[in-house]
Amino acid sequence: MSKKDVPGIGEYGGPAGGWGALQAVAKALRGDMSAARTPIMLQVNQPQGFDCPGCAWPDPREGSSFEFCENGAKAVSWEATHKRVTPEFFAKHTVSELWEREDFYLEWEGRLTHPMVYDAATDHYVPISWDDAFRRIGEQLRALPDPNMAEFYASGRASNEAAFLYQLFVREYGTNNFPDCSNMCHEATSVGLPQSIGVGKGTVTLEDFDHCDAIFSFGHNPGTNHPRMLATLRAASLRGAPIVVFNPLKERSLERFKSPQHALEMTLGKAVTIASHYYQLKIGGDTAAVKGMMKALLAMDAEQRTAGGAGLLDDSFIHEHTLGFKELVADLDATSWEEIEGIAGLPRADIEQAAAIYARAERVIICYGMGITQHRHGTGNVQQLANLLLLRGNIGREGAGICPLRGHSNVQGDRTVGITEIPSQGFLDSLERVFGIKAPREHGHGAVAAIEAMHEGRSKTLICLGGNLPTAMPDPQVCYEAMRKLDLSVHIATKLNRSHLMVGKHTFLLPCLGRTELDMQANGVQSVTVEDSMSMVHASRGSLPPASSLLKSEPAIVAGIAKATLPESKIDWDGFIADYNRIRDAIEAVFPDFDGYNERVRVPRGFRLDSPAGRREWRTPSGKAHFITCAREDERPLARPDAKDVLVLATVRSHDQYNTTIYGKNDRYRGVTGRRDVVFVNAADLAARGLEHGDMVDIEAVAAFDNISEPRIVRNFVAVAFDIAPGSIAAYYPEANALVALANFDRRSGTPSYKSVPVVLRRAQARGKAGHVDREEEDQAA
Ligand SMILES: Nc1nc2c(c(=O)[nH]1)N[C@H]1C(S)=C(S)[C@@H](COP(=O)(O)OP(=O)(O)OC[C@H]3O[C@@H](n4cnc5c(=O)[nH]c(N)nc54)[C@H](O)[C@@H]3O)O[C@H]1N2
Ligand SMILES: Nc1nc2c(c(=O)[nH]1)N[C@H]1C(S)=C(S)[C@@H](COP(=O)(O)OP(=O)(O)OC[C@H]3O[C@@H](n4cnc5c(=O)[nH]c(N)nc54)[C@H](O)[C@@H]3O)O[C@H]1N2
Ligand SMILES: [Mo]
Repeated sequence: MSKKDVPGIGEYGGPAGGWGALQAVAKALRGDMSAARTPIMLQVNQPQGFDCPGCAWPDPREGSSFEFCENGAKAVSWEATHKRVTPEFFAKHTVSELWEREDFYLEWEGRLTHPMVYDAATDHYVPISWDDAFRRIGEQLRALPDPNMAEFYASGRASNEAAFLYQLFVREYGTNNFPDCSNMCHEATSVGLPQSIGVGKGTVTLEDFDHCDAIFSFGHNPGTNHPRMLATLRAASLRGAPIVVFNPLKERSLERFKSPQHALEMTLGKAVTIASHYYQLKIGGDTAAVKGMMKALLAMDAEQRTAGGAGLLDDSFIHEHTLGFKELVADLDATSWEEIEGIAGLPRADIEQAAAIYARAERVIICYGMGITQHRHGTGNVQQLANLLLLRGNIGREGAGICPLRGHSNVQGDRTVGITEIPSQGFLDSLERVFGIKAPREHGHGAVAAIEAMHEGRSKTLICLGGNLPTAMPDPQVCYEAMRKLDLSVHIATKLNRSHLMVGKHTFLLPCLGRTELDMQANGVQSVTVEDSMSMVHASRGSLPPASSLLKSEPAIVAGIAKATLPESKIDWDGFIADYNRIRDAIEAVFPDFDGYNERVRVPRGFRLDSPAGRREWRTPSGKAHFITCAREDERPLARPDAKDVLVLATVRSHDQYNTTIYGKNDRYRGVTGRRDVVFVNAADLAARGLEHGDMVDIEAVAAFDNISEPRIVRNFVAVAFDIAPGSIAAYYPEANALVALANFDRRSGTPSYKSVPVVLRRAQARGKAGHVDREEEDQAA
């Protein structure tokens, strides 16, 4: 098909990585970091350096001195920028004026330098001293009639030390209201895997990838979101291990990769094939596809046994280690191939082929990301992946296991040290024993419940340890209103973002140190620690001079608020801040897994937290791993799958963003330059609607859920014909968040269904400010 010429839309012919990635690194460093700071990149993910604030992919034991990637370079340079958002900046711009800017231009202004408070009379943020800020925040928190009327958000960049102090303060204050970015991310993993295998984390190590015979990848886009993973996939591919991908979109980095760290590949121009098999299933079709694989596996197993073979299932593992096998088989028998093919959008032959690859491989790793978790059946999806692995004993041995790709660089660690709205009683007992406090016992609010409570006026206060909660959540209308109803909101942040502009009665902006910066306290320079996707805990120490002499570390800000709120506190806050070793000792006292924390974290690359499932110890109530079937109505992405003309929309990340932080408007691997107002659609779906590539369209969410009445429309997007499964479309997060309903989430985990939004496409009603292309971006890319 010859495509008509659309500004900013082209095709990307090359592999992932390659010279394009090196150019982008150079651009990131040149554009935003002063030249003097560039050597900071040599400290990224190094034993004596700092942890990259990008993704949570682990560092190899024998790392090179370039243990960062294109997107890590963007994350570091974004934080290490020389630009500053000062009191003068705020004096120049009212909050209403800043509100009109795009997200990109808010963060682009640079690092926050002073504590600020909002002044409603003038609509400006004005400077305030730290002492006054803490005092006023403390007064407000103390004045609440019930601690459960306050919400304490955390985004996953906070270190273990900051997160531990935060939860300690909040529990001493008296609530378990911990909405957290995990609630929008891997909550389906945190809920699903404990029921299946007794632990809510992955079971593999980076070394397991050297020993596996096949890798199955479901719903993640590593070239953009975990670029260092491509080196691991490349090595597996070169060893001849099949890499089997299930993804509705053809993602370039999963097709082929040219490693910037391998001179020959770069100069000879040869890329390495990543996916040996690429199955473009329908959005939300994973449960069906995996059930199909299991069904095919059972059939092959039976055939083999009839022929006198030993079969393909691991009988002794199933017998000794699991429960629920019979129920699983019954569920698979009751599921027809027509049903599976219909929901997955894949022919039976493809699913059988994938099952055969799975059966042939002695050791298998399954990796997955947001394409699995962010659905109304996210927990069910995760559990089907666990079922598939358990059938052949692929958990708890070398070269095999489950690998959820975590998001934020310390999102897993924050959970480990107590950021959760549903704490276990044992953990609360420990907190009480170690600190002599009285910990609240009732469950608190996750992210959806917190927004609802704020919107209904049941919660009056929101403290944010980083992040951009109302912009990251579904349903901006409701979230923005909820923010504006607050009596008190406090943002601990490095950069200005949209949530800071949704002011309540009293709003404070508290600037903190970032990962790259030197953290000097009474007893000297401090390190913090973080946990990656594979449960490795290691130290991180910044070295750049802070962006402003007024910045405080996150632990110090938490301690400042705590002291002002709880004058009778039983905790030695100043002692903790003087020396973070004491925080780590306290973590160790509460969590036995951190035994020897301060010594073990000094070893280069740190230590691995225990993974009971990785040793085949199942911490479920029965002491066994469980095959868990999925309720029939939970197999599909939509509650009303048969509505006419409905397409299923997934909201995804571009190559130039970090969640709500937009670094630029290009999405190189998908051929987009200088714009983000695009929707990727299968050519046949366009034709069926009388639309063409490049047409302006409106996207309207349909009422496939009972409690949705208001129309949700985003207007004037450009339709891009793309290699995506029929019936599935994709647009960028957060631009498309207005289409996602707060009521559309996984009932079991609360994860919003960001990846399965029922919508219809129409030719745009109004031409208007449509189709803005940022020419500068386009020029730079050319
Ligand atoms: N540079 C950069 N790095 C990041 C981030 C970032 O924004 N920028 N974000 C961080 C965070 S918090 C997270 S959680 C991770 C996110 O990393 P990913 O999990 O890779 O996140 P997404 O971009 O949302 O992409 C999900 C992928 O799922 C596919 N998909 C969509 N729907 C389905 C489906 O129904 N089934 C299947 N099988 N696939 C589907 C999409 O096509 C896309 O390729 O990355 C982290 N790292
Ligand atoms: N439609 C749609 N929505 C989604 C998703 C999706 O796929 N689709 N993904 C969801 C996912 S997986 C996640 S994790 C959430 C992310 O939600 P959040 O974690 O809340 O959002 P971020 O965009 O990562 O937060 C960016 C802000 O963090 C602050 N910041 C950066 N570094 C630091 C630091 O070191 N310390 C402090 N204190 N602040 C810092 C800066 O002010 C920056 O503006 O979004 C979710 N929302
Ligand atoms: Mo995430």
